[in-house]
Amino acid sequence: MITHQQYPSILILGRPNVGKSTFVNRLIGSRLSITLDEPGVTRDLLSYLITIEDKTVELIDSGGVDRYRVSDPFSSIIEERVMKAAQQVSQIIFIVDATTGITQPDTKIAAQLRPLSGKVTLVANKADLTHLDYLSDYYRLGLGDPHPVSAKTGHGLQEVLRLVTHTFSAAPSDGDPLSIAIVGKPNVGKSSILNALLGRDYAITSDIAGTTRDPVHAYIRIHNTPIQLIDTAGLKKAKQVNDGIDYYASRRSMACMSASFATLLVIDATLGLLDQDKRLIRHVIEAGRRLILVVNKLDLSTMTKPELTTYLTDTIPELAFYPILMMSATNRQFMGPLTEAIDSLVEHRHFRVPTSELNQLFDAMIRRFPPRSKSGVLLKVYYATQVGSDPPEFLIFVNHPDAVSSDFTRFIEKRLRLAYPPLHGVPVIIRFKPRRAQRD
Ligand SMILES: Nc1nc2c(ncn2[C@@H]2O[C@H](COP(=O)(O)OP(=O)(O)OP(=O)(O)O)[C@@H](O)[C@H]2O)c(=O)[nH]1
Ligand SMILES: [Mg+2]
Repeated sequence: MITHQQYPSILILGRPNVGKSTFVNRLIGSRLSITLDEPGVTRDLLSYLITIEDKTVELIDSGGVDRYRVSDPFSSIIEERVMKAAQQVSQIIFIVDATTGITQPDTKIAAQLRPLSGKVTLVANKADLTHLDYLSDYYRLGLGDPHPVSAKTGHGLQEVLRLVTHTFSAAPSDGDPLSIAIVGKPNVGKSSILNALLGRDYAITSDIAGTTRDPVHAYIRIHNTPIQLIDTAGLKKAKQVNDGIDYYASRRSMACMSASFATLLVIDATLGLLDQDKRLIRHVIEAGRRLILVVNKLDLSTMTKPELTTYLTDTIPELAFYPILMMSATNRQFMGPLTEAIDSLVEHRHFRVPTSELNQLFDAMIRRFPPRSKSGVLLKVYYATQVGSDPPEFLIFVNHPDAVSSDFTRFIEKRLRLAYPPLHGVPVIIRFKPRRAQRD
């Protein structure tokens, strides 16, 4: 059902200040610059899908992960992840600074890369600022020809890309992947869930709240549909946001959620639903995003699954319309139902009710449960049609839209959901429009 999506990949490596971010920025364009508008406090590898001459390529940026290495408690894990990625990617672009000559960190990185030299392209950046004869020094790194580029002006970049990607086969593009954002409070296990879904340690996890700072992207396929999973930084309560890192991290998490196809909202089974979770759930539903509620750390909960379900739907009744999955990410326990729930949302994403069928349903429904009149006006329902599918939107023509009560709207939503299980997990919009009776 869920398989790994392997795009050909390029890892961008280099010591601090060689211009990796400028290089990456130039390749990805301004489309994703929201992830780059904050100084480097990144811990995870950042990945982007880009198209180079009809080839879809995953560009993995290690820029930023090294700047805080000395003081960051995760420095050794970060270094380990970067080197692990180096083993796994298709190609590596190792960037040095053409203006400085070889430095100690360059030598250290080069030594680690030498066993992988077959897939390393050495790039000397800032070539616009120096004489190129200086470049011969870089042969000493033992990684072949240094290719002069200027990430700032773009000079030399195309040649390098052509060189790096010439062995990649041009896969027929199957469109932009659908994104699924994993959001929730800090420390609830979002990154652990991403890793459990991928079946490998990819995002950095720890019991320190605020471990993830930038959205972490990973790619899978569900029934041939490419999916981008995005693990986001934990959302802190407004009054706990006390610095720029938190502020930008939350802003990026919310942006990922708003742009996503579906949201996995994660809560901690031992903490239950806090006010912030309630606000987030309403936000996702109101934004018309598909929602799966993931109750993680089930292994630590003293409540049973049915008790938890009752508690959740008593607290937020609308949750009855959305999948609630209880699991234990670190034990990779109960993962099956989660993948099935994602699978179902993906499979039914274009779901539409044929108009004739919808009207048969409405006729039967109105005959059995005629709408109650409100303030003396008798409500008549004439005709219903589905006008949108993302999210599904139903337009219902009635004699007096003002006479529609919220109870009646809820009743219709419930009936639609009963009749059509593909609507489970999907917000449904119901609107009423006036229409005069023709034969009344
Ligand atoms: N017992 C138990 N521990 C878990 C489970 N899932 C995650 N944890 C632990 O909870 C801690 C936080 O996990 P993360 O995956 O880093 O949490 P996160 O939501 O990504 O946190 P931030 O990135 O800080 O927002 C780690 O110590 C995990 O090992 C679980 O199902 N059971
Ligand atoms: Mg995390």
